[in-house]
Amino acid sequence: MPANLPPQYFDAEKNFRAAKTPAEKIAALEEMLAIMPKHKGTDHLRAELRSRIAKLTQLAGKKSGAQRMTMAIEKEGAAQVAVVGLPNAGKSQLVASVTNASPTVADYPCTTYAASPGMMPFENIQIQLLDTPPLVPQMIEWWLPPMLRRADALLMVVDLNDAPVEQVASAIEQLWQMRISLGQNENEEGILSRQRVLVAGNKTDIPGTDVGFKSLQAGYGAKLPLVSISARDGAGLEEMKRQVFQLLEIIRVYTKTPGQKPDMNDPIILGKGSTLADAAEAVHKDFRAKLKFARLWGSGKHDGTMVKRDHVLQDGDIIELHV
Ligand SMILES: Nc1nc2c(ncn2[C@@H]2O[C@H](COP(=O)(O)OP(=O)(O)OP(=O)(O)O)[C@@H](O)[C@H]2O)c(=O)[nH]1
Ligand SMILES: [Mg+2]
Repeated sequence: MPANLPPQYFDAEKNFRAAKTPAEKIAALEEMLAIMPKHKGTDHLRAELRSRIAKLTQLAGKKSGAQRMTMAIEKEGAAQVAVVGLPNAGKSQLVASVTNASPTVADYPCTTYAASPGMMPFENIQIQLLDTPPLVPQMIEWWLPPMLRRADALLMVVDLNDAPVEQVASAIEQLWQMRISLGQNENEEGILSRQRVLVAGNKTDIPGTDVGFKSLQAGYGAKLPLVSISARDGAGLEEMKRQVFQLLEIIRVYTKTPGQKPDMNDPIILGKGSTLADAAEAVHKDFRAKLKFARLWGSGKHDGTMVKRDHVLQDGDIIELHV
């Protein structure tokens, strides 16, 4: 068993053991696969999971492409953010506007019934967005709750033209049913995941929606981060991307070798508060132990200052590892 499997992996494994139908088993295995860190130490286990999925898929009969799309989606890029909200809020339009994907957008409710990914560029990184079905009980299939619990954050889209405060309340309630907390309730017993969320009030191109945004600020402004956007005409989308990045609490750290310039297009992504030792491990699993010191550019230090393993890194730092 490779070391350092995150706790969610063992939750997914429990789900696998509890699963009754092949479809449920496949979903649990795909979740395990998606959670598992990708490095040499997990190669073998990942191959094994893939072959079990392949066998179960045969057993379950031929799966159509659409059905396969509803299973867990592997994380790509710096982070995975699930776009959620009520029918017709503009989730698919938003994913179509800010990513390379083109999910179906339509004026009737419940257009989206499967989840699909798209990559959203932000400065020098890519953030994966997942378009998802609307948060109404009849559309919530068994695979959606684990997908939302496992995402790094949620982006909740609400239609500012259609009782936005009630939409947020209703979406929070549906998430609560999935045992996802946004930190709004005192008693969190039974909660499986505490998610961060950004609320995007959409359709500001429609006259009068400023009233809807003000009501949202009055109702939720003190509790949740809010941004106003028009997914259709692009207003507010750059600000929204910046807020998504902030929500994720990630930092970008660049590595360089002595005498050379760092590659500023290929940062290591780490959680806020990560240390030099964490960065070294992200470069190579042996480097945490082997690391002697690093030289650092950034963090308000003099260029090239020597720092030790417990030094807390900041977004934009450049490090030269000495092992
Ligand atoms: N005016 C305006 N209309 C928008 C905007 N974004 C989406 N819409 C419209 O709202 C309707 C629903 O958009 P979708 O993106 O399909 O909404 P959805 O949230 O994905 O809906 P479901 O998949 O049914 O949950 C469509 O008619 C869109 O054209 C916007 O920024 N401004
Ligand atoms: Mg949709």
